[in-house]
Amino acid sequence: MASLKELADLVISGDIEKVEAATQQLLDAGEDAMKVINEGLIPGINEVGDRFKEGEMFVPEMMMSAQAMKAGVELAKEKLGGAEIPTAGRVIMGTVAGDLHDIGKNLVAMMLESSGFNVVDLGVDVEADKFIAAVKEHNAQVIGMSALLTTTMPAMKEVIDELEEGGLRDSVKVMIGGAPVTQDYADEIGADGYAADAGNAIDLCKQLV
Ligand code: B1M
Repeated sequence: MASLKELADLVISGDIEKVEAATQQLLDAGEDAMKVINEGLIPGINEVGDRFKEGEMFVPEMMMSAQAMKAGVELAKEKLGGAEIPTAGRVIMGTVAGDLHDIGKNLVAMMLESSGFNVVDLGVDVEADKFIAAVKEHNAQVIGMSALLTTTMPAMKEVIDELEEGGLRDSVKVMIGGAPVTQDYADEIGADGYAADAGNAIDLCKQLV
């Protein structure tokens, strides 16, 4: 059976089939699905990020690794889901305009769903007006925005500004996250909360609703 370290290495190599097989083996052997994500898949993609930064990997390889990671997460997600849980609140989730990174956002959405939240996932590259329309349509209590690029972080503030302009700011809480995002940035743009990872996002969302 593959180890968690071997699973991380397979994510780095970008081999989708082998990542699926190793993830399934670990799950079948009774390994906790969150442990498979946190100690196998995520360390792998983080190493990919470091190698990309050092110029040792390039976009096509990073793309393969991301697809392999997603395939593994999908399998772990099947293991996590299933239980009928009462709705804890409705959350609109999305990656902000200009940003195509969705692995972390999907993880947060998946964890929220498995904690009982009703999540409306708008996907990636979501413009401010789409967030606002979804809040109105679904009568949501929380907007969750993800950004992975320093250049797309300002799009979070645009959503908050549009909420204010539309008179909606008091009726919905805003939580933000993503690798370059910080608590200071959340304070600066007037978000209601920031979470560093999916686990903290659940706790934060429970506090906000
Ligand atoms: Co991109 N990329 N990428 N990329 N990519 C980063 C982010 C980068 C840091 C890599 C690097 O230089 N080391 C860098 C950003 C630099 C910066 O702005 N500071 C970068 C760059 C530069 C780019 C491009 C510009 C590259 C290019 O084309 N020249 C390009 C931009 C495209 C675009 O978006 N317009 C690009 C493209 C891509 C791919 C498409 C190839 C692929 C994304 C595939 C996909 O997502 N479907 C990709 C990937 C995979 C990465 C890295 C390697 C991994 C990101 C990831 O999935 N991490 C990344 C380097 C890195 O972060 N190590 C990198 C794993 C994920 C679980 O973590 O998303 O942080 P994360 O989510 C965490 C927390 O942040 C938090 O919880 C999650 C789970 O614990 N969280 C939230 C996230 N959202 C939250 C929301 C919340 C709360 C918590 O509340 C709502």
